Amino acid sequence: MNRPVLEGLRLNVPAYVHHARLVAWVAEVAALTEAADVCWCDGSAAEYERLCGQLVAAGTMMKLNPELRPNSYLARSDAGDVARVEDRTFICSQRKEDAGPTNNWMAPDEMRSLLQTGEEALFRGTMKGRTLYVVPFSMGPLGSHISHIGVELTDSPYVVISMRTMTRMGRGALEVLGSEGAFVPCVHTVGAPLQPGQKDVAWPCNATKYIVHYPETREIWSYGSGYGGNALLGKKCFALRIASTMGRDHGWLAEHMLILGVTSPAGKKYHVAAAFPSACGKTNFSMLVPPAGYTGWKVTTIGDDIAWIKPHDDGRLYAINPEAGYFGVAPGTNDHTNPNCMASLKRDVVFTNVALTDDGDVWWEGMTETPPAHLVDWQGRDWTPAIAKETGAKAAHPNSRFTVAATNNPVLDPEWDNPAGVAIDAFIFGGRRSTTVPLVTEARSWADGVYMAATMGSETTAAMAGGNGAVRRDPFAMLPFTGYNMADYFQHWLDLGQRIAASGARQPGIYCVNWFRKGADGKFVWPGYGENMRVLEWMIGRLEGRAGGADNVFGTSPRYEDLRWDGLAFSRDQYASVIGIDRAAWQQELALHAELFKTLEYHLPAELPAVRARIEERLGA
Ligand code: SAT
Ligand code: MN
Repeated sequence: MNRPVLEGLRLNVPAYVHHARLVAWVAEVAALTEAADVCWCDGSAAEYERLCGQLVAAGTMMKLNPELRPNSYLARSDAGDVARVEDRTFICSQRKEDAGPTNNWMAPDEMRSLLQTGEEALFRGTMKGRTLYVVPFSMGPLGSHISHIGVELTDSPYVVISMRTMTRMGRGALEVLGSEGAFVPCVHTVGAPLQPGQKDVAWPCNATKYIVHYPETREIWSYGSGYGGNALLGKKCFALRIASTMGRDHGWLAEHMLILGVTSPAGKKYHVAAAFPSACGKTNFSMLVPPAGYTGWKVTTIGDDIAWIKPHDDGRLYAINPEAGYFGVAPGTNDHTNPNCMASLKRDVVFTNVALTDDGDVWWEGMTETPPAHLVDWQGRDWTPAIAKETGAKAAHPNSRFTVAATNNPVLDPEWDNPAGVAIDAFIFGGRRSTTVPLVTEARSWADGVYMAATMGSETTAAMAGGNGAVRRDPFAMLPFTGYNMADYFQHWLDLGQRIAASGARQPGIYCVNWFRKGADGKFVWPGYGENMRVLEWMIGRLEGRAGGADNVFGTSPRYEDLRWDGLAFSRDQYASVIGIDRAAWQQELALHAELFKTLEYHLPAELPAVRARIEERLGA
């Protein structure tokens, strides 16, 4: 194989690399970015240790007290680089219509000029003084027919260690790739070149940010951020935006869904995939602990954020979790809300933007009822409960995160790594809504279910820069993640339902949930967390044809007597306040659905306004 050497820069290609196109591309990007060195990542533990040491030396991370939190680190980001930047995220398809009205769009040539080819292109010389890391990774079990390979080129060692936890990263992925295999090229830079002798900062980044996708050529270019979904390009960029486009073209789905297994005392196991927007409890739901009274029930995690779902020859849908770790929201996580997550976080974790305790451990809002008397906050400043009371300062950033391997999860499903995936029995869609949307509703049909998912609304959270609790439509919890026209995406879902029906297989049930209704006192009425098991049990009862329910305007919801209540004091009145349909509120809601459909008019499937008309009719009756 031809091993190019750039003038003054060795590409350091290891002997085990046999993919000429990959090497040529690395050479091209190294030349463009003027990287000082190239390092091919093998994914080994030794490499992880070495890079963690380097990050500690650079001041990006600190090692936590090994007695309290073995093999764990705390990273602090720049205060301006703390969440996904949706307004800087672009889908650069040839035609604007193919990105659709919900995505930022720029013509590919124009964007390439800005990033790569123009005289002042942002990627020119962007890695000066830095090492370019070559990070090969598999989204999904190595070699699974559902999996796909990506290679991220990044100048951030924090991204490298995070990718090792979040994906199957390293030599194994290169072996799957062989000498000819297809991969999604992902280029990432923090956008902070170093001049000779210039001292680095702890968290290099750039005020200018671009998170760019070319769906037709399946490429990702990310500039200026080192945080989460902006920088770990296997996650939202590849596994959702690019993969949703691959799925559209090849008849499968890439979804913002957790996947869980639920086993009944009779030993019957079901698999459920559930879509919620970022920071609405997907991780908690995927690790749910059934409450007292649910002896013999077991919930196990396959994934907590993303599902790739492909139809098989038997007509059923099979899902894998393309990731290998969890990048979850820390605040609010505790021994009550998610004991399995707390157990997962005992060791081997990288925390980002949480608070540091005086004994070298971590803390975040909601971890314990009483905060420690003194902390160092996520920006490295002194924090006390008194300061917080006076200034409202949070010790941990509301979008602070943990990065941990799935294998740390005590309730990891034994099938989580099965290359064949698991057969999906039900889909759940849920937003964060303090009013209007009932606790749970079963869709009458696939089309009604697609309607529910398409019209989902949610109050925005800190996972998105600028998120402030306003309700926005978030179809399928995919608003920031669908890599093509949203109306075409609805059509793709409708087509898939038809395809399952035509095969003679049973379509998965579709349910719409809302754990977040508030009472007059502004507090959540439904206790949520483990108690969501009651709702899950009802769904399984429906799938088995046992559980009762009552029709409402947009589906079937359980009556009070259709849910199991042992071990929970929850009155009929309380239940009425989370399950009830307020006509006036629903009239308003339907008006918002109509507004959404208006913005998605181009290619909107006719079935959806038809479902809306039927709901309106029932509401009027
Ligand atoms: O920052 S991420 O996109 O990885 C997390 C999220 O928003 O769900
Ligand atoms: Mn997510």
